Amino acid sequence: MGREFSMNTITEDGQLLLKKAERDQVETVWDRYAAQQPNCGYCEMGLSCRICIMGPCRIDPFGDGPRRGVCGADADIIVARNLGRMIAAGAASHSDHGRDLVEVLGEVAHGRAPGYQIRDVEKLKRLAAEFGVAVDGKSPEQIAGELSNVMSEEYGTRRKELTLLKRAPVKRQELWRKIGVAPRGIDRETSEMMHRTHMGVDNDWVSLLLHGVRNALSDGWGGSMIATEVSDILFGTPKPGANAVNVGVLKKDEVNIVVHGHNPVVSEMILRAVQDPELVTMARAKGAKGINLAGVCCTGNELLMRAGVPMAGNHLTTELVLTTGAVDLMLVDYQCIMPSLGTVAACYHTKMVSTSDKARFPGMEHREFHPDNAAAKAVELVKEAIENFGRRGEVYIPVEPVASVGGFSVESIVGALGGTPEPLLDAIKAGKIRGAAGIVGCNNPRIKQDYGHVTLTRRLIENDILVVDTGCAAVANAKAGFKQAEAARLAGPGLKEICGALGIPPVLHMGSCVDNVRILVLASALANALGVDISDLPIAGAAPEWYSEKAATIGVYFVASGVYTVLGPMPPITGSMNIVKLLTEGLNDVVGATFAVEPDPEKAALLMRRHIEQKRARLGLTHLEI
Ligand code: SF4
Ligand code: MSK
Repeated sequence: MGREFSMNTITEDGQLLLKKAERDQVETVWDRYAAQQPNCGYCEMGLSCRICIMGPCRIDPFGDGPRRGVCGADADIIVARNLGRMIAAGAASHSDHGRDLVEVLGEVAHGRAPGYQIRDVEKLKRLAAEFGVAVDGKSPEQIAGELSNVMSEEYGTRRKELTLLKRAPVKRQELWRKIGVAPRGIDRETSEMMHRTHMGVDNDWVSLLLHGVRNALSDGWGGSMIATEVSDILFGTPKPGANAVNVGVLKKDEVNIVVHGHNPVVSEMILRAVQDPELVTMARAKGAKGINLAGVCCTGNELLMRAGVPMAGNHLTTELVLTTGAVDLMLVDYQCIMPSLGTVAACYHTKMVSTSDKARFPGMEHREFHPDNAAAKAVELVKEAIENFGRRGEVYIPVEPVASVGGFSVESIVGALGGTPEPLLDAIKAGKIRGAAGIVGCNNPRIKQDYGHVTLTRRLIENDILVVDTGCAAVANAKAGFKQAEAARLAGPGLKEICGALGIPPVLHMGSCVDNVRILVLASALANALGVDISDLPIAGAAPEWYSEKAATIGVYFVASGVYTVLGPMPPITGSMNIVKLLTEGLNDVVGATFAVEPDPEKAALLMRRHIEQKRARLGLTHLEI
C-alpha cells in the first residue's frame, strides 16, 4: 500500500511522481522536511545567534533562561541582525546574477561572446539614455560596451544613489531620501549590512531594519532591475506567446534536456544548440524523434517568457522530474537547486551538469560556461544528452501538459493596452477591475505545493482583481490552467469582460524572480498616470509559499516601494514583538505599506481585497466593505 500524497501537493503530476519516488526508494524534500520536525523553536523565532564564537547564543523568550547573548545583545538586536543578514543574502544573490549579465553584455560588445547578440537595440538605447550614455553615431556594440561599464559602477560606491531609482514616482523617491534609505551602491548596501551586523556595530534594531530597507531597495531598483533589463537586451524583451506546463511536457520519444536555476546565459545557448539541424539529425539517428528542451524554476521562466520553452515544474517538482526517468540531461546554473538532485539522478540514467564557476553540487559533473566558450560547450552537452538517450530505463510521464500563455513584460502589457496604461486605469476607475495583485515566490514543504498560490489567485480573480505573477507562483498558476484565455470564465464579470476584450488571461505571467522588478515598473507607470504614489494604488502583493532569502528581500523592496504584501510562511522574527509590530503596523507611517503574515490563502485573499477596497475608497472610487 503506497502512501497518500495529496497532503504534500495539489498537483496531479506531483502526487503520481511521489508514488513513483516511493516505489523507487528515492528520498524527496518532503521526507527530509518530515525528518527535521520539530524545527528548532529558537531558530524559528529568530532568537538564536551564531555571529561570533563567544556564542552561539540563544534567548529564552518565556522561561528562566538567558535574555541576552554573551555580548549583551537582546532579542530585538538578535532578530534584527538575523533578518538583516537574510536580506543581504537575498540582495547579493539577485544582484550578483545581474552583474553576471552586465559582464556578458561587455563581452558581447567586444566580440568575445560568440553566439550571443544584442537582440533589443531599442531597449539598449533607452537604457543607455537612462544611464547617461550618449548613443548618437555609435554602433549597438559601442553603446553596449559603455553601458556595461556604467552599470558596473552602480555596484560600487561612486554614486550618491542608484540611477534606476528615478523610475519610481517622484513622491516615492523623495520619501526614500527623506528617511535615508535611498541606496547608494548595489554591493555597498549588502557589504554595509554585513558590517553593521558584525558583533559590536549597529545595535539599534530600528536603525538595522532601516538599513535592511535600503539594502532590499538596492536589489529591487538596482541589481535585479539591471538583471531583467540586460536579459531583455541580450535575449529579447518578452512578448505574449503560447507554452505548456507540468511534467507532461517531457517527451517519451525525444531527447529531453531540462535547464534549472536562474541565469539565462547558459540556457540561451542550449536553446540555440537544440535547434541546430545537425544535432537534431544526430538525435534521430539514435532513435529519438527530436530534441525537447524544458525548464524548471526561473531559468525555465526566462526561456518560457522569451521563447515559449515548456516548463516541467516549479521548486518542489525539481526532484520529481528526475523520477520520470525521461530526463537525459539536466543542466543547472545557480540558486534554488537542491543539493539532493545529484543523488536522485543517480537512481536513473540522467546526466547532471553544473555550469557556473560559483555553484557546484554533489553528484554532478562540472562544465564551466563562460561567454567565450558557451556556444561550443552547449553543442558538446547536447551531443552528450543524445548519447544518453539510449541508456534510459523505464520512463513514466503520467500526465498531459497544460496549455498556457506567458511573456507579459511591461512593454507587452502596455502594448496590448494600445501603448498607454490608461485603458487599465479606466477599467480600475470604472470598478470593472477592482485592482491588481502580484503573486510571487517559491514552494515550501511547510505548505501543500501550489495550494497557497492557486487558492489565493482563484479568490482574487473571481473578485475582479487582475493577477500578475512571477517565479514558482507563476508556474503553479500556469499548471492550474489560469493562463489560458478561457480561464477568464473563472474571473468576476468585470475582469472577464476586460480579458475578453483584450484577449488576455486573468493571470499574467511576468517572468522569473528577478522579473519582480517588472511589477515595480508597472506599478510606477500606473501611479504616474494617476499622479499618485505607489502606496496610493489599489494593489497588493503576496508570497504565499516563499522559502528563500531572495524572497525575503523581494518582500522588503515591495513594501518599501509602497506595496502591502502578505507572506504565507512566517519569517523568523516572532522573538521580537517590537520588530513584528514595526513590520506589520509601524512601517505604514514610514513607507506607507506593511507586511501581513497569513498562511491560509483564503484569509490572505480577504486581507488583500480589503486593502484594495480601502485604497479605492481613498482615491474616491467605488468601493466595497469587506
Ligand atoms: Fe552570542 Fe553576541 Fe556572539 Fe551573537 S554576537 S553569538 S549573541 S556573543
Ligand atoms: S525559483 S527563489 S523557488 S520562486 Fe526563482 Fe522559485 Fe523561489 Fe527559487
